[in-house]
Amino acid sequence: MSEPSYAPTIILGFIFVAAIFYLIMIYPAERSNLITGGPTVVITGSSFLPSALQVNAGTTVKWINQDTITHTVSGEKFESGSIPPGSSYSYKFDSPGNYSYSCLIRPSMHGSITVR
Ligand SMILES: [Cu+2]
Repeated sequence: MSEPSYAPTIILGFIFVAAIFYLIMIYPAERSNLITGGPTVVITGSSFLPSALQVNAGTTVKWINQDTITHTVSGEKFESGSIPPGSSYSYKFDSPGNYSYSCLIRPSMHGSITVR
């Protein structure tokens, strides 16, 4: 008598979890990239997605607040002010460097833009 195999169930479970992860964490950023045609950072679930982004000098980065509460994008060189849900903020990065930023409303929110 052989034991029943749970392998197919486990594999399906992994695929399911990966699909959910993609829908929540990656798809919003990819979709907004398609809409704007430029690099975007999506604000959702009180976090910046992606939290680290690399762009070439001269690139305009757009932050889109898809969260349910207001956030800010606040760095040394740029300050968005309040970004209500559904609104966005853009900043053009002209000089190479590493630009870290956070949210003044929720200082635990951090992100960085690396400009090459
Ligand atoms: Cu915030």
